[in-house]
Amino acid sequence: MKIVFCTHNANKVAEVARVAGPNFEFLTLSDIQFHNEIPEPYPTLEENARTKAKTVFMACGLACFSEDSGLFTEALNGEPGVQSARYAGEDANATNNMAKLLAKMEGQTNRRAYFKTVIALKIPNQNTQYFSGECHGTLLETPIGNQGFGYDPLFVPDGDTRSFAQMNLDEKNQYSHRRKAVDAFLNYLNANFN
Ligand code: ITT
Repeated sequence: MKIVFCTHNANKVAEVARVAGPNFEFLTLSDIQFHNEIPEPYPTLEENARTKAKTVFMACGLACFSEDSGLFTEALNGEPGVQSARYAGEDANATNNMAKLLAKMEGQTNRRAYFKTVIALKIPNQNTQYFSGECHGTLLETPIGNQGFGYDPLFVPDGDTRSFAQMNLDEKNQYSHRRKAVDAFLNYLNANFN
C-alpha cells in the first residue's frame, strides 16, 4: 500500500517506515511533487492535521496522513500549544521559542506541561481517523542537554530526571508523545491493511 506522509522531512518518514513493516511504501510531499504551503490556522492539533491530510489527499488521491504536535503548559492555559513552532514569531527558532516560554513562566510554581501529537489519516472513501499520544512532565527553569529539537532541553518527562535533550532517540521514544501516536497509527494500518 502506498501512503503519503504529509511532510517534507525525510527523517520523519524513515522513522515511521522503520517500524511499519514491508507492506507499506511511504512517500514524502517531495516524492509526490506537492510544493504548496498548507496553512495551519486552527486552534486544535486535530483540525490542523486533518486539513493538511485532506488537502494533500484532494491533490493526489492516495492515502495520506499528517502529524501535528505541540507543548501545552498548565500555568499558561495551554500555551504555546498549537503555536509551538512559531511561538516567538514567524522567524522563531528553538532558542527564542524557549526564551519566550521561560520569560512567561517566570515566577510560576506550577511547571506541569505535556507534549501532544495528533496524526490524521485520510484514506479514499473513509472518514478521517485520528491517533494521538501525550507525554506529561515538568518544565525546567533553564535549558539543559543538546540532543533532540524544539523544547526538548526544557522538558523532563514523568518517570525520569533527565530532560528530553539529555536522551538519545531510543531513550526519548520510551516516553515520547510522537512515538505513542505513531504506534497507534501503525497498529491500525497493520490490523486493517495487511
Ligand atoms: P513539520 O514541518 O513536520 O510540520 P514542525 O516543526 O511543525 O514540522 P511538529 O508539528 O512536529 O513540527 O511540532 C511543532 C513544534 O512543537 C515544533 O517545532 C517544536 O517546537 C514543538 N515540538 C513538537 N514535538 C516536540 C518534541 O518531541 N520535542 C520538542 N519540541 C517539540
